[in-house]
Amino acid sequence: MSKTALVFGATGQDGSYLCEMLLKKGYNVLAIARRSSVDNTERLKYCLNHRKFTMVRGDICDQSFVFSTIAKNNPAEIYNLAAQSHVGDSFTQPNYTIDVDLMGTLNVLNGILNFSKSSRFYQASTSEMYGSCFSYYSLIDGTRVESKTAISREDFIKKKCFQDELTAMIPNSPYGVAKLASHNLVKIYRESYGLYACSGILFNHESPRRGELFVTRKITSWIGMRKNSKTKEKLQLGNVDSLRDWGHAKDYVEAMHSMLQLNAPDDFVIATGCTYSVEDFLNVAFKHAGFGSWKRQVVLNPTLKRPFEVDALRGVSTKAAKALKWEPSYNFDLLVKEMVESDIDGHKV
Ligand code: NDP
Ligand code: GDR
Repeated sequence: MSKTALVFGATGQDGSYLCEMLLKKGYNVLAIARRSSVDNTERLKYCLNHRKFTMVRGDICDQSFVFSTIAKNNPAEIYNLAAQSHVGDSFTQPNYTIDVDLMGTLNVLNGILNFSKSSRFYQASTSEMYGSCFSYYSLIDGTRVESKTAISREDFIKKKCFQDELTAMIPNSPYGVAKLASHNLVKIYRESYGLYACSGILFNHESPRRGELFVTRKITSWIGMRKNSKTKEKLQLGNVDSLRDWGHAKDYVEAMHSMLQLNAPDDFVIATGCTYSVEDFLNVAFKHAGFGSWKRQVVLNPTLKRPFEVDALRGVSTKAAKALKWEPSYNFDLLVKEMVESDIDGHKV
């Protein structure tokens, strides 16, 4: 008999790719989508008519809904991708972010504990949990050095600083705080109650399905509009100096599934190991679009800067490469190219 997978956050970028992948693997997929006054199932268009796909309307903050859904379906696997996932918005909506990103997770963990202890659980943790913390290997004696303090961008690049499963985590945003608390709860429920519960510490991952308020898609959707003469406005951005480790969402959902197929649950960093600035993204995206320098088309607007920033991220996935045999299939250039082409083409994916 086919396994059932329950997916919270199915209408999001990752949720849609995950549901497609699980259907291809033969799962019955039960997708949770929030009630909405307008259609929010656009990204699920390849799943909606599949005979093994069922969509249920519900909110992760509604404990009675979460409990009854888990109890009724006794899913083999449960993926928690539901979140207020915009870091910048978590500064203006901290209570709401904590409700969804922390209390929502707690609802699912308690649902599993009370009604479906054999369900395997995946939690969407994030590189935002590190804040300004990083690690590097000393050039003098090769020992591992941990740092919780700021470092210049140049030093981060030069010293090949990185984050992995052992790096300290001190978040710089309400979003990061909620995610770190959830991350710790997953570990506590695993150790205390023997649940098969894993966290994937995923670094930024993008795709043509990325929400338009995240910086990569904000850039490529503007390029698409400009190319198709749908806007004369300049593109407004905040901090273009920050460094991110950007992968493709399709690769990252494979890792989520693999984490639930091991003999024992564990947490894994999923990242490409390469770091680029927002400015690098602009350069490559403008090149693929055949535009000139971005500097004439972009307005740097200080009001779009965050009160507290995560300056630099570079993830090391050695543990995942070994245990999950996971490695990314997209590099930075290919990712940017796919996003630019999709938006120029009218976003048909
Ligand atoms: P999205 O913002 O695209 O998707 C979030 C999903 O959560 C949407 O389906 C959204 O529904 C749903 N959701 C929000 N609030 C609730 C709620 N109260 N009840 C039920 N569902 C809710 O995020 P991504 O797909 O990019 O990310 C997936 C997860 O991974 C998130 O938890 C995110 O924080 C985390 N993450 C993402 C990374 C990335 O780079 N993409 C990196 C690391 C972690 P709706 O469509 O109605 O808004
Ligand atoms: P991030 O992604 O905060 O890393 O969180 P985002 O794309 O929002 O920002 C990346 C960097 O770009 C800078 N930036 C801007 N960002 C946005 N959104 N809009 C702008 O106009 C803009 N201008 C510059 C930001 O300051 C930042 O430095 C993403 C989300 O998917 C999280 O849910 C996830 O946990 C992390 O990635 C890993």
